[in-house]
Amino acid sequence: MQLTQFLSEHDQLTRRFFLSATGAAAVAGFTRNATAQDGIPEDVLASIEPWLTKPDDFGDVSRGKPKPHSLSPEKRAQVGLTRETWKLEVVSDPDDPARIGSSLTKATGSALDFAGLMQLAENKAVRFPKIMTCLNIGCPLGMGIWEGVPLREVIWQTQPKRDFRRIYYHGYHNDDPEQMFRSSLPVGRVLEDPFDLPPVILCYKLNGQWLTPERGGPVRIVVPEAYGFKSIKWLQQITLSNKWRSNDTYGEQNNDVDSHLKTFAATLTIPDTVAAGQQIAVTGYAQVGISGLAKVQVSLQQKGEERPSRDRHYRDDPWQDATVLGPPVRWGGGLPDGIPSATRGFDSDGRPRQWPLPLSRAHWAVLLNGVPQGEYTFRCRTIDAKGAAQPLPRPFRKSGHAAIESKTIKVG
Ligand SMILES: Nc1nc2c(c(=O)[nH]1)N[C@H]1C(S)=C(S)[C@@H](COP(=O)(O)O)O[C@H]1N2
Ligand SMILES: [Mo]
Repeated sequence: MQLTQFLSEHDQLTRRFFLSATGAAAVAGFTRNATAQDGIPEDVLASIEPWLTKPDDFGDVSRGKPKPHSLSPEKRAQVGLTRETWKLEVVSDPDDPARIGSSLTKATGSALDFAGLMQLAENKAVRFPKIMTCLNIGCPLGMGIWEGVPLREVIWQTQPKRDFRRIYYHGYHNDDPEQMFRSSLPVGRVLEDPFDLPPVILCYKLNGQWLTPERGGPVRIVVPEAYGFKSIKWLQQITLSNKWRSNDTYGEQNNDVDSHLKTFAATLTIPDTVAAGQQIAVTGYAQVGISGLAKVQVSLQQKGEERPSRDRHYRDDPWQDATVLGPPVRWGGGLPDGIPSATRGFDSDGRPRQWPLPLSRAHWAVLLNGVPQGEYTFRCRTIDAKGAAQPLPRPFRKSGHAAIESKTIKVG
């Protein structure tokens, strides 16, 4: 089939799908997708968390004594953590300098302030959906639409020339070097966007609202494809260096600091006891990592009846496909005006161009019928768009969570 033909048919399918979404299924937060297994009850669909997270509902793992967002408004103004007082310095590394034409410093009055950032935003602002996940925690902290100016716009203001390999950055840390939380990126990742990724941004809005102190406001870094530790909050200092190694604070605890978001599934609602003969409805989410998402699968096995050849990745489980739900009818997240205009992955009417969207999340549901009395182990896993079943392709804990979740269900 020709590509143009495929695309036009796909577009028609999408339109039809969305037209039907405004009908009966719109009662629930989620529509069913075109290949849906039928019969997932509306109340089960309606119980699923919103696709976007309200900024105040994000999980918070920030460090600091006190945490910078807990400072009084006066103190925050004093240390440059309000939009009125924020300043970003961009300097060359004194130990291993990148050759640049000029630095942005407070001393010379050339540091970037919020008005300067907004001036750049007029022509350069980008918005993209991204799930924020801590490498060390299984469950994502929240899902947002992040808005900012590509970091490279500010780097270019320093007129870099040569000997430039890495960008180090950190935020406000109570002026105590012990509390500094640092991260870094290779220069190439910042100056261009490999594999169609969104740019690394100086982020000032989340879900259409100014970034709150708790989410790292007034300005934080957001790295689309990375775990949370790369997205430094309360950003104040950027150092351009000829060093090539990471100095990430997260590297100090054996974490894989070059790890991209993994694809994995987990449950949201699952009964622990069910009457025999009753339908078992299970819902969950899948993080759509760098390798995409093709499927979510579930398995149910009576305890003690597992197959003898079973390996530790449960490849021999009786896996069956769950339904990956289509786009939600309501996005959640406290968006003041719906999906912000020109958000990556969405068309001009605020409809997603593909589903699931990369580096975000999707929800799933499954109905299990006719399960006899007994005690069962329920598992769920993803198959990524490259065909790798969770926990592969990278089963290493310190590269981010991807273990297969197991739950017990009693049918009696
Ligand atoms: N300055 C600073 N930035 C930080 C942190 C921190 O402690 N200090 N924590 C990081 C970690 S480990 C994660 S997982 C994310 C969490 O982002 P969130 O609080 O917006 O959910 O922020 C990152 N940015
Ligand atoms: Mo984290």
